[in-house]
Amino acid sequence: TGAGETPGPHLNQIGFRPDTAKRAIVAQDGAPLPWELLDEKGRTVAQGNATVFGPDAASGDTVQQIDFGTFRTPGTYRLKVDGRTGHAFTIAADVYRPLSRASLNFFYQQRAGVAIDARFAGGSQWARAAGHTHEVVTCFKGLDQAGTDWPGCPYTLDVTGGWYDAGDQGKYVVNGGIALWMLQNLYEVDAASPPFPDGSAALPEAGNGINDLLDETRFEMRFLLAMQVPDGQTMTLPLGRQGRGPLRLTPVDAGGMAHHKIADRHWTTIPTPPADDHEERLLFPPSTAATLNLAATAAQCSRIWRGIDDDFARRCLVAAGKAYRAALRNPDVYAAQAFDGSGGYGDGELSDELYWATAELYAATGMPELAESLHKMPLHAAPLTGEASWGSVAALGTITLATATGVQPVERAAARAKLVALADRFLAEEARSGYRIPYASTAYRWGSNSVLLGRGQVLALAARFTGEARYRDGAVDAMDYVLGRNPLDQSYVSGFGWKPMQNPHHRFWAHQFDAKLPGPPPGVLSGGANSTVFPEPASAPLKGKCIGQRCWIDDARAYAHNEVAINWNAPLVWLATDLTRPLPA
Ligand code: 9MR
Repeated sequence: TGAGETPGPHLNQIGFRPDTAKRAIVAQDGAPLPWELLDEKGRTVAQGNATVFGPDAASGDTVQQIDFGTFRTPGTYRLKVDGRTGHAFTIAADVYRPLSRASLNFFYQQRAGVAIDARFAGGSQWARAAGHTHEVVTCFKGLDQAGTDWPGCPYTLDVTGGWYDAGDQGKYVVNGGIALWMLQNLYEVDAASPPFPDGSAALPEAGNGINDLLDETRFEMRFLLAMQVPDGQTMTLPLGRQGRGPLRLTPVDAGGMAHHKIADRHWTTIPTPPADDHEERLLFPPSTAATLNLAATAAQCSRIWRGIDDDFARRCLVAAGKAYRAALRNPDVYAAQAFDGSGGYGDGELSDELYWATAELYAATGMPELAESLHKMPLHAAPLTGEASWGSVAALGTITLATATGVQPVERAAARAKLVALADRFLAEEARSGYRIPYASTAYRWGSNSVLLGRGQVLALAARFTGEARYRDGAVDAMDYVLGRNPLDQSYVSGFGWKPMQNPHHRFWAHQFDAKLPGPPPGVLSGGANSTVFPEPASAPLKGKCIGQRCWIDDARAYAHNEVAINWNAPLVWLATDLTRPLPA
């Protein structure tokens, strides 16, 4: 069954809210085990018998499922199962507040172009000099790995700022988009009483009269806006899809498109703190996917900033409109093939990006023409096939249709029904999962923790739409997995739990390589189990030897298993913050 951890009890290592599900898992076969919940004085306050399930394909374990959800008294407790007593955990109403705050702070610490200040970073060990402070750059010229010869662009853009993507210091519009959308959505779904009011987060902008979540999102939005091709630029771009006939290098009106990414020419070594990165930085060709990511997030931006900063809202709406029209003019500019020095984020299917951007612009403007376009799209009528990821964004458009004000009631009801149907599918998967999580597959892909949290978001929304506790409990189950209810007894979030992730793949939080550098600050999420690819020597020994949830290693070299990324931390912020709020009525 792979690296054998203790049999448990495995549970959410930060504990539980009084009013949601409380589950634990012990990996042991045989008859159902009796369990006891002990208070601080060692007195039994609840007891029962586990339910045996298994063997579970995703972990290889036969498990004893323990459910003590009806116990609701705040306090500190331990579970005792079959004579073994587990770690102490809490039951408290505000158990998610520190995680909500810390996971948002990750974005501050990923900021490019500015120094990271000890006062906002949680300590002097995380302070660092600014990296890439004057990012006025021109385009890559030359051959990509598929042999397409790109002549570049005749201008420079000032793209200083934004968030570094991950453990590398690339800044990608595809991926910046989903991460930014997630945080903007967290504001929009509760626009009446938004989380992170001014002064509540550790940020240089705190106290400026603007909600702190919006201060953080604006930092990335400005970067995405800066990645837009200036008006009237004719540019030679490779049209068509790689692997489906030859690409056509064609001059097009590229004004309004977005460059796919700005990144190093060559991969920098790890560690390389941002200020020490002296690699050449380049803009990579515009892509239709990046352009639609810009259109979608800028339209969303225009909605939430209206009435707060009207000029910024207008600037976003103008950029969104230009990007949208540019994408319609140039619908088949796919991301250039992998270069050395940065990730690809290449996507061969863009109908979901178009649906997403159309939904965002419709919600921003109410234009009947946009509603009409939306209704013509097969994705509009189709059920959702899954949670969102950077390359598969239909759920984002549907969530906006389900939650933004300004969407017609009929449209909103249909979008909500689609999300609730998807949440039902996730709950059905949970019933087939040994560790009781809303994901039953045995395939754990790169960044699998974000799959769980993305599903948690859909479940949490279903709870809001229906008021049904089982959806909220499903969201908690997703969070429980990420915070320790898994066969490795691993909290995948740094600084949270008794066994937190400690050695992320990151060029600055790299104490594994250099004792003078810090480890991760609290609130940073590992990509998590990856049973599909093992590209480097540190994870290679797992290949063929691990099962699903066990394919993970806390090693900074293992970039396909233990990197951190903005699109993974964003749903952590969303869900942790949702779980600080009262249960939906
Ligand atoms: O999250 C991305 C994952 O879905 C892909 O399979 C993988 C390989 O292309 O790339 C991941 O994204 C990485 C990006 O390319 C570069 N920055 C770090 C990202 C997280 O590992």
